[in-house]
Amino acid sequence: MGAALSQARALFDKYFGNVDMRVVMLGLDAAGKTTILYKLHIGEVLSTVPTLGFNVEKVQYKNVVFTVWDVGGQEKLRPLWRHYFNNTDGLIFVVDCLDRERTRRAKEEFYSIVNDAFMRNSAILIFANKQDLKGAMTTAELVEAFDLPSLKGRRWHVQASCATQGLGLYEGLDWLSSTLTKMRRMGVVTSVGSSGERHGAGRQGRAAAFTFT
Ligand code: G3D
Ligand code: MG
Repeated sequence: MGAALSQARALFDKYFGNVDMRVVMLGLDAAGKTTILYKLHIGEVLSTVPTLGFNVEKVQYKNVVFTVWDVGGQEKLRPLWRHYFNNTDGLIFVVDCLDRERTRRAKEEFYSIVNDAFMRNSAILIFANKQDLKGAMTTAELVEAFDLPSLKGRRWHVQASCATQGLGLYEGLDWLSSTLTKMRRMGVVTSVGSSGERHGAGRQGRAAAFTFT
């Protein structure tokens, strides 16, 4: 592992790993999710094709469980996703920034996910992926295309990434883990239980931080 990577890994270890967290990584097919999961080298990727009818990948790193699947195009499967949304602290949404034809589609999926009752307190990390490709949307373009400033009362961060080269990944996770840690310290309960009720009194509306790089 290179010096920069092991430094990033140390940061990641500092925040993640000591507390139980559930992170869900979503995006349209071919956005780069599986590549990200493998590039992080955080554990063995378990791929399951359950009776649910969609492929779910899972990695457990210390106390953090990452669950990954493709969204889009399968309306009838959508209700099944909620099984995985349950108790999610962090959402990672991956966008193929070269795939401008499907930006609107990605945006629609993004909003249906972040507006889900189970996701309403989750911190949101967006990877603006495939930045190595000429013509890829910049992070600023993505913020505008997704109309992110309209996302009131939520914590979100857009991180430029190139999953194939492993660029930007730890930086993004560093934001996510430090944000979740801060939110917990402030008494914001990031995960929503299976009843759909928030546990405890959240204050995320007052503490919203909007960032993009
Ligand atoms: P998914 O799991 O979201 O469906 P994958 O996406 O991780 O399978 O990636 C889909 C394709 O995009 C793969 O190419 C992968 O190598 C490529 N890809 C992922 N991230 C990047 C990136 O940052 N830059 C570039 N140039 N390509 C990327 P293949 O050819 O294997 O289908
Ligand atoms: Mg995949």
